[in-house]
Amino acid sequence: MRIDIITIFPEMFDCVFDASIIKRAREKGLVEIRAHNLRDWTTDKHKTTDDTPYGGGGGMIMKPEPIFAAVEAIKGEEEAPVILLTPQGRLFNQTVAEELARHERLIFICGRYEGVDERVREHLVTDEISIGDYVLSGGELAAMVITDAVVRLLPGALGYERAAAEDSHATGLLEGPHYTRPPEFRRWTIPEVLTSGHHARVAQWRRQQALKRTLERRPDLLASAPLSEQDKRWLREMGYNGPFAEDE
Ligand code: 6GU
Repeated sequence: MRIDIITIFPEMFDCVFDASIIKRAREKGLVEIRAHNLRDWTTDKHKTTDDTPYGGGGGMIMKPEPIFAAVEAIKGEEEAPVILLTPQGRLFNQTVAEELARHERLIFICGRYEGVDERVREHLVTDEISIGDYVLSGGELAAMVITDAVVRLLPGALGYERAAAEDSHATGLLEGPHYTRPPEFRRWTIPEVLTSGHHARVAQWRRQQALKRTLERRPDLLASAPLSEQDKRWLREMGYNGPFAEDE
């Protein structure tokens, strides 16, 4: 996969993409990530990327010409979604991450200032994404969040291949508790089932814990999570009576 990011702050990406899972995925050749400086596609002496809004009012608007030039140069003749990062976009979640991970290329435009010229939205961008209902100073942090969530889904990116499938949200549920050594810490012990060596009982306990945690913290997720009839029986025993998703 190749990810191109268009930004006026390319240096913001250096340490994030040079650590942990993303670094390893890049080293393994699973993903090539490039942060491009939008100013490289300006044509004036001052490398201007923004201007005042027509009609007056405060704030600055990102100019269309450098953004069009950057996307056209970076994209070439290839097919690639051009994604504008903006608080007005569709909400990012694990399903969107999985959708993006299926593309061979992604191009992100990091919005700054009060916004971008509407012609960028209308004639260049194919998708707009927000990472949550709060306002960031620009799309850069959102590009990092989305890149991280997508790259860890690429086959081979995680050491333990089943990990991504078992993550919180990947199952539509939150994960239950995890424990490691020591078995007793300050007189706090671990659930006995985990040392029983009984794999089916461990799997059942984990599933029940995931359901319990989701019910306690994010009951809204239960309405769309894929659940078995057994899951629904356990949830009813815990006091949850629906709604449940239609399928499964
Ligand atoms: Cl993608 N951009 C900005 N500026 N703020 C945000 C956002 C994006 N997502 C949530 N807030």
